[in-house]
Amino acid sequence: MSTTLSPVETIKADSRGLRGTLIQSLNDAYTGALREPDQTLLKFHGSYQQDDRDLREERAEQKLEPNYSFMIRTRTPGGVVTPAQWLAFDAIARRYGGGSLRLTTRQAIQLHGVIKRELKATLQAINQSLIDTIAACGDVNRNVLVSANPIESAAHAQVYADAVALSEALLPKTRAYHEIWLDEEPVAGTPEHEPLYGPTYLPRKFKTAFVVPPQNDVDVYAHDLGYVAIVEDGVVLGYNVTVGGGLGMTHGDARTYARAASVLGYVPRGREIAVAEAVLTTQRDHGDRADRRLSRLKYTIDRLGVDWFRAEVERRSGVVFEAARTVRFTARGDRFGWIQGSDGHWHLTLRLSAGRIADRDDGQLLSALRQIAEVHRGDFRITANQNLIVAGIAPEDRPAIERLFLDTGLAELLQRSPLELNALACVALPTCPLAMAEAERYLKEFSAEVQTLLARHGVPDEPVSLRISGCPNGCSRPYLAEIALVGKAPGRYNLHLGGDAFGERLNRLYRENIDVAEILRVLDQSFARWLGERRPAEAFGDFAHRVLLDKGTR
Ligand code: SRM
Ligand code: SF4
Repeated sequence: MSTTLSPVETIKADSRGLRGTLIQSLNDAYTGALREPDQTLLKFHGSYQQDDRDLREERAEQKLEPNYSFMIRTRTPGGVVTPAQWLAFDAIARRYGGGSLRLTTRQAIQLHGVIKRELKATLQAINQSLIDTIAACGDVNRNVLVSANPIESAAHAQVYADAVALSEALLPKTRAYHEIWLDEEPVAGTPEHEPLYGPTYLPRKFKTAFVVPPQNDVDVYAHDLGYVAIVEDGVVLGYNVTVGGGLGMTHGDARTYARAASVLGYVPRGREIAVAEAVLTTQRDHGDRADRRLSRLKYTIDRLGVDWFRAEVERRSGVVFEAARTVRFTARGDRFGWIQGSDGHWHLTLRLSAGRIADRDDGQLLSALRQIAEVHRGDFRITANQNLIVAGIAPEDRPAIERLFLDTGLAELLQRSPLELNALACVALPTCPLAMAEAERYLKEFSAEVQTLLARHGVPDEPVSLRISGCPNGCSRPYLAEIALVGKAPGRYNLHLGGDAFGERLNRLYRENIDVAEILRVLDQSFARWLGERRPAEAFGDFAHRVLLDKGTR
């Protein structure tokens, strides 16, 4: 491990509790950008500087600076948002965010295209809705995921409460956010003590998820820290704790890889925060701070060993892990349409392709959801699959919501095959600076083409999971899908096959750097073999894992 610190470590160390020169950067009217170190610090406040990549060349030709703008991401544990908050975001999107909202794979809302001089006003408006963006990005514990529909049963409600408490406990202590964006009186002298994080925070981002089996809708094994609820008779007894999941990798750098989390063991309910603090501080003290490509917890664990890590967490937390309890996942996707909860209330899960909500020619989604928010008395739940649940609808309120669901076209979005309903794509172009190929803008077309192939092979209703990421960072969690496209260059992808249906097995590279026509040809042939040679009810991913990958990987 190199001892030369990455430049980001110096920026954090010199930042006076994440303040840097953000205020000066914001006040500089000569550019739409922030100073470079402030771009790094801004992430800890829940925002990224970006530029419109569709316009880059044209702007450069005109000798203009790139069309800078900002993405803002919320901290919404479990993706829970009240109707009032939804209406506030609707108004914020229309005023500052180009009329678009984006639901993410981590149950957050993102705004894109906010310009620098309106960044503060946008963050203030978000705060007025009683949602914040603190630690939504950056080298800290980020938005905590929770299996969706937590009010469907008493156990879900307990798990949601535990997740919210954990999210609060792991927040940084600095008041920088309140000073810079909310005009709180500046703290004089040395910045606040960060008992958990220390002055340089974590070596890298840190992600936590809570899951309620049998539904693995958060892909718990993709997270740095996971809690698998052990429920008996509607009561949460405790959690199996998982560590070291992570998906990001870099093309051509064999030191980087996707990793499914390891199980540390079981702890009774009430010990989650002690365990989280110990996991987090162990990573704080032992993670690689030289090479950010190798600084996620998964590499720390592989370097030091799972047994060492477990012992260290036990030593720091005083918690002794018991043997992990037996857990069985039997599903992963969202449960679309109407479902009645154990308390008699209804939940309506809507399909929002790649989580994008805007009023466009192919659907007035932003306005449709506003109409629902105006009458809804329960809450909204963003799922980790970029969809939205209108949750907690009292039986007497169902007819009004159902009418809107039918009249505004939202119902039509559910008239899709299982493959299309469950397919995911990351944002990619035009806002993501790291995108190598299209993802969100290509999802509908590509999933329809794969669906056509399934139909041609006579299995239109097979729920094959399909995910597209515009680069190997894996924001749509592609490495846990049965079929995944990972962007390599415009129109070219790596094709991965062989994940299982419940998010427990990583897929593998099957074909490298091929164009879309070739991908469809390969899938066509693979489907033919699957249907000719499959074991009874064998899923495509399982067949690919058993047969195709052993024989045809390159
Ligand atoms: Fe991600 C970076 C979007 C979930 C792995 N991710 C980015 C950035 C911020 C690009 C950047 O660094 O400048 C993307 C912004 C695009 C845009 O224009 O909005 C971006 N990531 C997203 C979202 C919006 C994808 C989506 O379509 O929903 C998700 C927002 C989550 C949230 O609300 O917090 C998102 N990102 C994920 C996930 C999935 C998850 O966490 O469940 C992963 C894989 C899991 C993991 O972390 O291992 C993921 N994003 C990354 C990585 C690779 C990290 C690594 O360990 O190597 C990067 C790049 C980086 O950190 O250097 C990245
Ligand atoms: Fe951007 Fe890559 Fe993440 Fe897609 S996977 S949003 S292209 S960083």
